[in-house]
Amino acid sequence: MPSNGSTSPVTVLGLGLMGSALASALIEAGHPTTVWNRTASKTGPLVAQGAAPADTARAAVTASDLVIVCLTTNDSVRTLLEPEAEALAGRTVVNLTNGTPAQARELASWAAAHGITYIDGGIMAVPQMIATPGAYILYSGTDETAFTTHRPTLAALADTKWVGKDPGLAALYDLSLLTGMYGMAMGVAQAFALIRSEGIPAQEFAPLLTDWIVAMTHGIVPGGAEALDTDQHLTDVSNLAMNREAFPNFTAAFAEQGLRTDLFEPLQDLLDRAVEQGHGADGFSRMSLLLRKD
Ligand code: FVH
Repeated sequence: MPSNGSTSPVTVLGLGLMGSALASALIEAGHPTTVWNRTASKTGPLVAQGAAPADTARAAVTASDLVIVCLTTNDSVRTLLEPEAEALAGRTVVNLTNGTPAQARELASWAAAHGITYIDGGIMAVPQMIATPGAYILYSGTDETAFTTHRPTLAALADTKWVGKDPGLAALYDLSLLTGMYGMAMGVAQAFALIRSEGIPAQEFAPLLTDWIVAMTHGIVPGGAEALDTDQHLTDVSNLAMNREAFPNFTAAFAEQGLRTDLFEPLQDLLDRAVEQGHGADGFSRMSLLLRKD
């Protein structure tokens, strides 16, 4: 039986930037922490902090009932764990590697077939945020009891958010949140490129941009969610027909200012399609429906 005490042993496989931050937080919280990394030299700072280094993945896996994995891709996770299936049987694997819902479900099926409890996770933090307020990790998996058992240990990493028994859900929430972030980051990149095209420093413009994005986020996110869930897309604020007519100004200005237009061009296509399909009076919430393949 795994111990659920605040100092239960834990193993961390993968000591890149994130894996090292995770292991460090566990050591800091007093957990006997066994670490393993493909490139052994990366264990150094953690061993200095108190971690036990394992020479092999097998030795690392057998040191703890809870095994946290954080590698580059789920392909590498599968490659690493497959030969250790027997040693992992009866233990809990928490996979914090970024991946898709389908990959998580596939790993969960593989684990179940070998008697391994599998919990998938999505880290909503950068390494520097681990074990600080504001960071959280999404978890999902068929065995909620295993999650509850290990929750006190996982809480040393970041706030824990259980999102359901479908193993793919943590990845779904993770990628959905990151989708919003990437859209915003790319918009910011284009905005900085535009303002700097006239020699205006990005730092001078940044406070305006921050306030604008925050205000628009408060307007677009909750309102859009309500419109989508109630299927009521008509708006008296900023409809798609108006946006479609205004949108060529963006690509035209980018071109005039010597910038590339290809990031925003697909958005014009989407607005054109929305209006051509009769949704000109609707707000941005309609776009989520137009992004579906069907
Ligand atoms: N860093 C971040 O800001 C983000 C925050 C949100 C979550 N992501 C995801 O976390 C996973 C790991 O990211 P990372 O930042 O730790 O990445 P690296 O520093 O590049 O370390 C990668 C580790 O993976 C090991 N590795 C790769 N392939 C294999 C393999 N075939 N077998 C065994 N280990 C492998 C690698 O080992 P080595 O190169 O040092 O020998 C590193 O330990 C990732 O999914 C992010 O999307 C991070």
